[in-house]
Amino acid sequence: MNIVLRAALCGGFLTLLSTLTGAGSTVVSPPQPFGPVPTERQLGWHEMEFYGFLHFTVNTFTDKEWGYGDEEEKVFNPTDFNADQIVSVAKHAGMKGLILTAKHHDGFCLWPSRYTEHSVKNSPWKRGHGDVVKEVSAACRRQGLKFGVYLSPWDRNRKDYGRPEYITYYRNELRELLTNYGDVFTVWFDGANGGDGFYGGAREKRQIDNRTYYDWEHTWQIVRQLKPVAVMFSDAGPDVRWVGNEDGIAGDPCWATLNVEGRYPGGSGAHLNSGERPGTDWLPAECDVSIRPGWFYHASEDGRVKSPQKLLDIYYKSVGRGACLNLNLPPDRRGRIHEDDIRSLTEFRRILDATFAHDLARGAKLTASNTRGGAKQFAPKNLVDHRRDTYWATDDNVTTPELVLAFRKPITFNVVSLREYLPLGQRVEAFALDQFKDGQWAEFARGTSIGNHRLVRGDYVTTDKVRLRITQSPVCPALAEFGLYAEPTQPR
Ligand code: FUL
Repeated sequence: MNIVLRAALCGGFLTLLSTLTGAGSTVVSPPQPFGPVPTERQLGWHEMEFYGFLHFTVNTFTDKEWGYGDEEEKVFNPTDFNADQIVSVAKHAGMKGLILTAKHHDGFCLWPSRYTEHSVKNSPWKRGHGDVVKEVSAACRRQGLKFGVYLSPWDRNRKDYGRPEYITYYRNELRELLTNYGDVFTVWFDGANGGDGFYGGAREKRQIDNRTYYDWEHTWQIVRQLKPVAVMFSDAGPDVRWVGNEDGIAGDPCWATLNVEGRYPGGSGAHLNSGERPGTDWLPAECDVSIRPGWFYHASEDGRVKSPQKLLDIYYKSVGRGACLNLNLPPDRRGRIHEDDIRSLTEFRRILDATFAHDLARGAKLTASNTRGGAKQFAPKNLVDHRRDTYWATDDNVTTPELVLAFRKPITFNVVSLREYLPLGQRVEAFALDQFKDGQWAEFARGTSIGNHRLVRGDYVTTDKVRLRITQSPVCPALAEFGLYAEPTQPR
């Protein structure tokens, strides 16, 4: 084959074009990555977008949110535990995984750990032969959901909490969880380190320095070694950061980058909600929130399950701002997800499915002000193929391009969906959306960060032409998706 290499000088940047004359096609080099980029494991996590938490332990039976650590094992006794029911509710809600509180702050282990007597093995449930971690992880595998664990660093039951011996105990537990229960997609490290507790009968207040006590670097190595694909969550990563609130709401903007130096699990601050730009590390946000006021099940909160509309609002302000949503579903005293929660989730899912069933942008004629090297590989049609591995990119010197979608007949939509091609980093800093109205362009929305996903939800717009303007970007944009959707107007 006769290959001709051509170097084109565009606004001071070099775009290398290699023309395959035999095949008649053109290969254009992709843009250089900008800033920090996600790891493979982070990319896999970004794709999940929506998963759930299961808060379940002695608190479910004592009606508490934080157990003191002196709860007797016998209080843990679900009457009709059914992991498949729990997982199936999550699956039908659209969740891609579930994270179980294998141990909460009270120290009670939902699996029969060989390192403590304070676990299901001394409860009446299944006469001490039960294993919630085993049942939930197996049900997740059966139903195609990923499984993750929450292992509270703070342990109000342990006599040795606060001393170096406890760190050994904590790591032993972690090893057990990561060895005996199959694949794990995430390990969730909580930042709460309260103070007072039972501590083996001491019943006192214990303070630790959360910058040094846990020696996180070494604990993280255990996870990397045993589950290399698992992402680790904490207030400071190393893979996923807390969003800074428990309302499920990401900042606007919500950058996927952060300056991690000097930050540690247990810290907080506004930087968590918005991310930082420029930032030294790719450390995207997870939004955690409970479907009820509390994290654990309380019968008194049966009437206070979040409504489908509230859940949708959370979805658009978490997933729709480039974060992942971790929605907590607390199993009740039976060991099942309560009917009230199911009702709300079902309607929430129905509306989301109806909204995203039909992408109106697919019927459009797409015209871009610039396409990188004029190549098909970077053409705007990549925006509507529903693939995250193809993208529209411009020449290096074109940082504020426009894209016009023209329709044969007017369309009506109220949701715009945008994605960047993440392997090249977070590039776009601002964009605007216009509709063609009364013979001219009129702006109907503008935004800042895009990242993994940006959902712009607003009033219904009816038009036969839509325009996307990238208004600020330090480098040429690389966008993987542009979608237009209409939420159903009539609630059922
Ligand atoms: C917090 C904990 O103190 C809550 O009980 C809950 O587990 C929540 C997800 O994280 O830090």
